Amino acid sequence: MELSPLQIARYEYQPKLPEILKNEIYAIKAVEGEVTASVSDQEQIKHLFPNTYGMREVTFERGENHAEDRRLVVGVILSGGQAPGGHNVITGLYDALKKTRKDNVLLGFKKGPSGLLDDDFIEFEDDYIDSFRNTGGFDIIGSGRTKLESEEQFAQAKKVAEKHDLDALVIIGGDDSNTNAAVLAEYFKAHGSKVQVIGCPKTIDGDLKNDVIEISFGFDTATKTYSELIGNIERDANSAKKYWHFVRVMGRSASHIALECALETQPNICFISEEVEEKKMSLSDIADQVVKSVVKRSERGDNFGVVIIPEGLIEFVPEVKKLIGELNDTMALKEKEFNAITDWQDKYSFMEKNLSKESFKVFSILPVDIEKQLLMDRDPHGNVQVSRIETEKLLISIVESKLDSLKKEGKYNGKFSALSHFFGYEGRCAFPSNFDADYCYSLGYNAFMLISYGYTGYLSTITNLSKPATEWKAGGMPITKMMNLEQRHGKQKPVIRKALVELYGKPFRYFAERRDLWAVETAFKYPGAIQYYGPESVCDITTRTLALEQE
Ligand code: FBP
Repeated sequence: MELSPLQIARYEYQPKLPEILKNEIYAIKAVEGEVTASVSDQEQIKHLFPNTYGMREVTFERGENHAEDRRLVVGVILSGGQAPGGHNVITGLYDALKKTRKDNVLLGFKKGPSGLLDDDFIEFEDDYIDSFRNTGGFDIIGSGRTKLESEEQFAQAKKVAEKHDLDALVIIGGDDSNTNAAVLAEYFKAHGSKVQVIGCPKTIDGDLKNDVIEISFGFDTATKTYSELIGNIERDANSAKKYWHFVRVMGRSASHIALECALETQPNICFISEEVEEKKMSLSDIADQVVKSVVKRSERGDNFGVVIIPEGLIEFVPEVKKLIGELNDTMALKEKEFNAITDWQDKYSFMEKNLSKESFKVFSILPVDIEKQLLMDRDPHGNVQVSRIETEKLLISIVESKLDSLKKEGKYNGKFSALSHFFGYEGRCAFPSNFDADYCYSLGYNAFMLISYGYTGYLSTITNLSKPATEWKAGGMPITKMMNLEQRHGKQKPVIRKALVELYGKPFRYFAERRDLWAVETAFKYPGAIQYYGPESVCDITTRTLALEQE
């Protein structure tokens, strides 16, 4: 394979570790803190996780290491959507294992959790590991979205783990994948297996967080990549002065990515799904907000602009949310019947029969393309695949028709020419920023610490992240702390609660205080490309979201 000059240079980059993890491993001790409780539904979660509920938080400090000196065989899985930095979690884990004992072994199960069930694996060695250091992507072993939920799957996982004499399994994933990790940890413990399960918080969406998980990895690089592209579009718009650009960005239900990109680029409009839900905004209300800005800007002679749309927006419009809930339940409960229908008209009639009158009305007024996108396969966790719903196009068409009406009434006289974009996959495999390279390497290295101390059902945590890496702290948090019960596939299931944008939080407030000005004036900001070499003030800069949260 031919390598790019940047790839060659990045192999040499030495990720920064928190000061505590730079110590020899024999000089790091685990200190236990408070007993934890789940974020809600405590009694039910305790009942479902009798062996792994209520464990204590852990921090690593300088001191004598009392962990048993044993040879370790560890397995690792990359799970769910790609996020920049995943390779470094594995290199950090590998380096810690090999630094402690040369005969420690790291196995990588391929293509996500299914690799564990199929016993499809590789054993990592120096040369192979070195060729993935500080690079983007998950191609080191691949990823997948298989959900571990049936008794047979758990038994199979145990069988494969026992075959390899695994001491621990590290699952690198988002909320759904770490729910898998918690369930597996409980299963292994309940069945007398020695296998420990440790999770690492991954997802570009930034929705896997709480007081201890300050940010999931990948968010930093992905948002910097999208912000660069949006900034470039803004500059193009401001140069040509003839297009309105509607940019949908990934992020699933949460609007953290959209908000971060807005803070970085100061577009004319950015919607935050959580606010749309709170204010019970209809699709028409959302379009009105754009129309208002288009009209005002056109009065200034500015027939151009930029709108950022979080990909999950449509799910938060109350009437569409209800519709999606009913669609999910119908498609889960009548799965066979629905899957057997191939003709679009028959699918449409099936929905007419099964949805409530109210929801079917909402469904029926959507453009056919959006109706079809709403009926596409759910992901293995029962979620609508919002990345495939072209909300930006839907919004453009509603705005166009509203502007036409205003024109007829003589209330608007400008030009409206709209272009749509979707930025998602472009950012998920970028070369990790220095922040993600350092953070991920530390998460992997720290996962080893948790394993060596015998913990299971924990997430690897690195905190104090808005400070330089030397001041970062390392520890662990029981995964059950993040869990609650939610409706999935028509049933109540224990899952990690998604962290959505907090409307009283500093990042949103900062945006809300400035957006009226941005809607009318051209206040665009051009962040430019991620820098890997140069002054720390440019290369190691954290996200605006994290900086504001930790101000
Ligand atoms: P994870 O939650 O697994 O990290 O994935 C995030 C994400 O990139 C979302 O932003 C997006 O909606 C989804 O994955 C797309 O999924 P897929 O890769 O299956 O198309």
